[in-house]
Amino acid sequence: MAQKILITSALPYANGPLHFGHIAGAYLPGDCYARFQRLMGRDVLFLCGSDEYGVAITLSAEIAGRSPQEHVDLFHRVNEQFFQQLNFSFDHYSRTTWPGHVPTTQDFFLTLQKKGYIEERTENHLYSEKEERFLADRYVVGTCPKCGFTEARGDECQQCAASYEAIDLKHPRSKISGSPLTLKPSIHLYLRFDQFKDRLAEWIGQKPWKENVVRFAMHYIDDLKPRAITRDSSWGVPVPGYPDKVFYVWFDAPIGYISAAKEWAQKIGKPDRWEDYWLDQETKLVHFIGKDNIPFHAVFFPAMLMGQDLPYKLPDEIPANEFYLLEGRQFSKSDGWTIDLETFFQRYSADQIRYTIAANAPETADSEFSWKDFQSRCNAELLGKLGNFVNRVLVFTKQHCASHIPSRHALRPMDEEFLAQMKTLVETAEQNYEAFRLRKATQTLMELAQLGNVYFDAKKPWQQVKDPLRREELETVLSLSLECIKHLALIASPIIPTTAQTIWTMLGCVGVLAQSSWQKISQTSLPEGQSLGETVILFRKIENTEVEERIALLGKKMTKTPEPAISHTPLKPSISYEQFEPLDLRVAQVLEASSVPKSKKLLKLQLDLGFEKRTVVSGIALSYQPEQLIGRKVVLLANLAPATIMGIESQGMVLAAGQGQLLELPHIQDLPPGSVVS
Ligand code: B3M
Ligand code: ZN
Repeated sequence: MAQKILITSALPYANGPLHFGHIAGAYLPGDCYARFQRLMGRDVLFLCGSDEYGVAITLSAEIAGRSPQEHVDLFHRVNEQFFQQLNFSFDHYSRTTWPGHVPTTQDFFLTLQKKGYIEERTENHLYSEKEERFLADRYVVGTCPKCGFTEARGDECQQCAASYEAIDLKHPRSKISGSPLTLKPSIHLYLRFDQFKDRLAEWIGQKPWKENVVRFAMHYIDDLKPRAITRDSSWGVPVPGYPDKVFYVWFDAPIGYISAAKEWAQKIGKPDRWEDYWLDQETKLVHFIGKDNIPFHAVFFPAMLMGQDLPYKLPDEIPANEFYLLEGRQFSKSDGWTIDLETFFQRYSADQIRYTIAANAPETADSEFSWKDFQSRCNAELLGKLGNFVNRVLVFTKQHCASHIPSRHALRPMDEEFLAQMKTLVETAEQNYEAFRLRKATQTLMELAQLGNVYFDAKKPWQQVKDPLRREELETVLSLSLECIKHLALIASPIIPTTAQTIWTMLGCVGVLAQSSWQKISQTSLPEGQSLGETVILFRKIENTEVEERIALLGKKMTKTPEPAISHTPLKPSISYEQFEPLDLRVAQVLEASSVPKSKKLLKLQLDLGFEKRTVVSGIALSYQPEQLIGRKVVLLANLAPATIMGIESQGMVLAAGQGQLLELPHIQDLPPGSVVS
């Protein structure tokens, strides 16, 4: 039976749009690994989903003026789409507000409670007199007890990755109001992590994990204390028996990996299938995470699993990656230190960014995206080495071998050596993928492309073709070069799956490369006489001007923030036609448009109604520049009583569709000003 591998990527908070910085740590390495293991014929279940509870969410929702549910609905959708855009191959993308997550989390708790691992304690918690409430975790900022960072969050330090209780912070204050916090007693439930100390130490002691993971984990185990797993909030998984409390997000979030498997099993119509992965000791469990999540995956969640009755699988591998920066600084949307994804995906492909991140993944140290590096990876490597090699060999073969894969004849030492080197590189790529060395696997791909180029150049088939006596030699060179292209497609498949498939099809191979097998492809030669597919260009050149333009935009805040908004505003109560009929809606044409002094949102418009002119003040300045509007037709509520706005009399209201701050005017093309809209 095939080896089962359960792969998870950390569940991202549905709390804002993800960016490439996130992708480089827990996500792309996970996707490449899952794709590789599927090619190896393993029985892979690759899960991810949104982490939707916790005070980070309620805090941001509160700041954005949304309910927590609206907030997570929005970003769950946005982030799921982002993963689709990047061609991720999750078997399921779940979310912790999925109803099935509640009983799973509560069962975990009830078992821990039954076994004596939960205790009630009345302890001091941080209280804001000003806001009249207890504040926990990310509602609190203060000075990190470990490294002294003054802006540390209430649950973990973003500078040194320490994880602690909010009351351990020095000089705690409210994130919302900045008010100082005082201690006040409150009842909470604590999980006796201290009782797992010996079991954890013994278990981790046997793990050949990356040094940073073991070091971090051991550090926590040395000093394991009971930790509060409840919070005073209404947003979260309810705690059985404690009506006003919910579980701390780090209690329920990792259980989300299990409920995601349950949801997946229901989706495929085999509700018990999750057990085959989670409850079978033969399964290999791999958690891809960022380094800031090490304590939860290497210590706290394993302890929770050890405290269950069911024989849950403990993690076998925890590849934790470092951080990925943008041109030397952390990605920050609010500072404009970011990459506009809409423009990015209009210009570049998922494979280009996947390749760039993989080639420089933050495996052992922080690394960064830079536009120049992106350009050179795409131009010099993807296009210059891989794309060119594939193209020149295919075009040449088509021209001189009637679009068929030629026969292989007697091999010369150089051919033998080429074959041997290819074999070694394919094996190296396999070992690198298996050992979570994505950078090295990516490097191997380019080494193979380079090897192919060198071989092709050294053989000079363009000379051989002129001499009919060298026909067999020529055919052998092309046959081996096409083999090299096949190996390139194979090695490339986990990282740049679309490109790999295109190459596969160009070779005339039918079917889906990703559904084939590494062994089969690497060990079986391409069939002689197979006719080649249509040749297409794989990559276009990225010009200097493009990247210079993007670099110049860094640090500039966008005026038009395409803040993705809530999809459904609830419908208003119904009205009769008689109530609608008094509205006089007209087509009007913009004659002049100018900004209104001291206002960011307002524009002053001169409108032509055909039979008269009007001045109207409209709140569309964040979405339209005045000059874009001249000559444009709009819909005007023409019989709205005039109102004075910023000292200007506005004679009517221009209608626009809205999502958050983003507004869009309806499009009217042919009808003249004055036409009635009804
Ligand atoms: N949501 C933290 C993060 O996104 C957290 C991971 C949960 S994994 C169970 O960085
Ligand atoms: Zn710190």
